Amino acid sequence: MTIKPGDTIEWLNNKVPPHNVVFDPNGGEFAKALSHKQLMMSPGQKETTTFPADAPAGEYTFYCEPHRGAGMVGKITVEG
Ligand SMILES: [Cu+2]
Repeated sequence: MTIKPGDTIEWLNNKVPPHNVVFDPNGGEFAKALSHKQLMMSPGQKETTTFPADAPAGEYTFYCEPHRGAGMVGKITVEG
């Protein structure tokens, strides 16, 4: 998925919860601020992540902790 700085992503808890959203911890405090580490337990539950207006362009990888090994991973590309 490609976004621009300042955009907001909505995470929808789909089937077979729980899920969460963790951005690659190598991104430090910035990645931590984008993440929703608390598990979403209910189907239909939503969370949002807003990339700050000054977010550096680049690729941001994320995963769901319970299902990382099952391939529940993704990548957000922030345009410059
Ligand atoms: Cu998951």
